[in-house]
Amino acid sequence: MADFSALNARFGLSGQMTFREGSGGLAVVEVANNQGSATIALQGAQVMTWAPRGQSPVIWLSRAAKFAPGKSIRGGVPVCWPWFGPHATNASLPAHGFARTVPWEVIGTQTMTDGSARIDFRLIKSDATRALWPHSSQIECHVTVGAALEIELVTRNTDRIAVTIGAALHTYFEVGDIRQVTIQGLEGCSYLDKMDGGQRKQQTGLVTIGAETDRIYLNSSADCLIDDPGLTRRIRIRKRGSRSTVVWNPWIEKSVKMGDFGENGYLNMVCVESANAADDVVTIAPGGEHRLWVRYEIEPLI
Ligand code: TA6
Repeated sequence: MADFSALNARFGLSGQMTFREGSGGLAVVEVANNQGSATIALQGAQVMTWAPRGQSPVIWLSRAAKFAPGKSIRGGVPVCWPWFGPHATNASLPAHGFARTVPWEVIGTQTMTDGSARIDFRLIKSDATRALWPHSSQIECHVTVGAALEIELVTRNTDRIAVTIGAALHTYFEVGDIRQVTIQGLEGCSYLDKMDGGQRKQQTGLVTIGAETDRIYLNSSADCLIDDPGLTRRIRIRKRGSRSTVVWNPWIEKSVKMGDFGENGYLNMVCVESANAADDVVTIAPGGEHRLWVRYEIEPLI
């Protein structure tokens, strides 16, 4: 159990950043300032909610999400690391790596000059994580909450040999009705269609979703724009250090099978994940580092 009084004494920012016990006994930090608000679980350094001031939530969290130590939380921004999807050689290992289900520690907090608030986390290594990842790497997650949401994953290779990492910020965005949503920014990109045996295809025009959709777009570095007539807004996704973009919606059957999407939850979410997966995994030289950065903002729907 976290020592909340010690956390608040050392890292709390009065009036805008408070640590407390959340659902399932998970330690969370509440961020609220005059620009926006967010809730972040220390497990997985996982942003669970974010809303700019005066806006409805931009990050989707399932009403049926389960909260328990070691269990992935359905929604928010799960950190997939040090691999994306199933492990390349050992199917018994957890999908999307282990970063999202292990404890992270807070290593710093600060109020930024623009009034947003930043909190830095570092994954706590253990015998369990070393058993899954016997490399000497370190990962930090820096989250800045304001009228925009910024997240940066910093992987440092402190080993004497190169290391190859797959990663993603597996972000669930809230939308009014997925059937009306279009996604710009992936036109012309090739993608692996996981609904069609991983076939390599090419995107023509805007991405729309009318069935279970699970695609890894490769060599995709442009901003993505989620146009959402249901909530009459556009979500702009900027990224650096990510060459893959994953688009996922489980649709009806899969979301029911998963059991933590809630009644028709699939209608109000779309995952647009800034990642390095498949052909785009990243090799980091000894002593080197890799940064995967995103910035999310709301814009008017033009
Ligand atoms: O990013 C899409 C995906 O890889 C889907 O295939 C689906 O498995 C989704 O991630 C959710 O995975 P999770 O392990 O969080 O249930």
